[in-house]
Amino acid sequence: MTIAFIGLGSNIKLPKQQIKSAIKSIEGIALTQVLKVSSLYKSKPIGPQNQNDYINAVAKIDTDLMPLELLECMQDIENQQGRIRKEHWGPRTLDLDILMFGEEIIKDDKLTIPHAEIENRSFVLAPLAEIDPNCLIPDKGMARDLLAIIGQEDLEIIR
Ligand code: A4P
Ligand code: MG
Repeated sequence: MTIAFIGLGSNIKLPKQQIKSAIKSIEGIALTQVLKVSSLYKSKPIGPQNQNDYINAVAKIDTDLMPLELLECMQDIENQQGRIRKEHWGPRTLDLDILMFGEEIIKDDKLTIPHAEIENRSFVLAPLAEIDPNCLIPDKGMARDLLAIIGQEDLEIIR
């Protein structure tokens, strides 16, 4: 069993519903249990500004899948929820990123783990630190320390 963290994000078509329904789908993945889900966090878009605010959350899971198998499950759920890939960092019904996978450090064509932008994003670090206050991100540091560096004034907790 490996503890992993999934980052969820949505900014179109009822974002809160998208996040909730994605959590249900993650609960249905084989060999995988959802252990904890953070509050929902609202923030301005990073990247192109001509899009809606985002709702983000983080889920802590326990899984017997391999990282690439988990990625495939995440992409299936994104597709089920009508994800269309157009613009990089553009609007999306659902984005599911694998933030961490145990203590693994992976850098290949399909996966970068820990997630490449993890230390730059308050909407990832705040929910991570909320559900796992001692969360240590391999190669990067404690989530709460990284969050203290970038601050979280740009976030609104909505649940
Ligand atoms: N990939 C590599 N590493 C990973 C990983 N750890 N988890 C690859 C998941 N996928 C990973 O992803 C492209 C490819 O990344 C995948 O095929 C996989 O092999 P994508 O989701 O299709 O492409 P994308 O959306 O253009 O890129 P990405 O990296 O998911 O975008 P981001 O970085 O997630 O940015 N602003 C706010 N406030 N909140 C947000 O959630 N999100 C984005 C999207 C922009 N601005 C935002 C937010
Ligand atoms: Mg993604």
